[in-house]
Amino acid sequence: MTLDQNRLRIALQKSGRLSTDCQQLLKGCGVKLNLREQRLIAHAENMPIDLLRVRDDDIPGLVMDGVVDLGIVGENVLEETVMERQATGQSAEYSVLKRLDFGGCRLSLAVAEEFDYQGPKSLEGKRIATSYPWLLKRYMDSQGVKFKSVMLNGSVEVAPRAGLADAICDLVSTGATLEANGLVETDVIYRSKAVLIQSANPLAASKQKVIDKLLPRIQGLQQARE
Ligand code: PRT
Ligand code: ZN
Repeated sequence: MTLDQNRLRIALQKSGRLSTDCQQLLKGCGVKLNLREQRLIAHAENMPIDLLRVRDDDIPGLVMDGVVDLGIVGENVLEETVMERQATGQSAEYSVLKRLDFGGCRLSLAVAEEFDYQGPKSLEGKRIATSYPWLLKRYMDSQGVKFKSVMLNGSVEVAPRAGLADAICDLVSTGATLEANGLVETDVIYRSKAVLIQSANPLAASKQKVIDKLLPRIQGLQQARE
């Protein structure tokens, strides 16, 4: 199976916190999908749409490199990718078509309960474990605090107990994970939702037509849920 140039390409998270909501969104828009098989590419049966099912971290780059036309991803991953790509001289252009009503979370600093936290200055020179080094650096720069980042792509919440870091900067939704690990949320540094983004590349008229059909449907779905 390959991607057809004439069909609108949308990158979605294959499996994770955004995948069910993304599938429901497309279903709600009347897009008929056959996702039973564990394939990278899924073709819509009733519209000229192909889905590329990937890790969420790959979605912003696929859109910015023009490999796909649209993507759905958390703003946290999007913003982190923008900063990383800008710092390494890669194109980081895209446009937001719609902020979606799922995937809500916040990126926060947290410290162990016994840490005497008096504001970001308490983290001067400390080690902070995170999967979001650029968002973290932007916040700490804005606070004038120097720190050392410890890059972890998983198990960030156990880093303080394991002696790997003095604090963490991680995504929070209910706060249960922090609590279970004896951590206290101190600063919210970024608030995120899932967004539908589009490549900056010019789009064929036929693909634009499909987008013009999808957007009002998404709008309608979100209004109905409000
Ligand atoms: O495999 P892939 O790379 O695609 O997935 P992933 O494991 O990197 O991401 P995934 O599926 O965990 O999350 C995808 C996106 O969902 C994130 O980028 C956010 O935009 C959004 N999201 C919303 C969250 C959460 N809520 C969330 N709570 N992503 C992660 N978490 C994690 C958090 O990292 C922590 O471990 O959930 C835990 C905290 O949850 P609470 O409820 O205990 O506070
Ligand atoms: Zn990921």
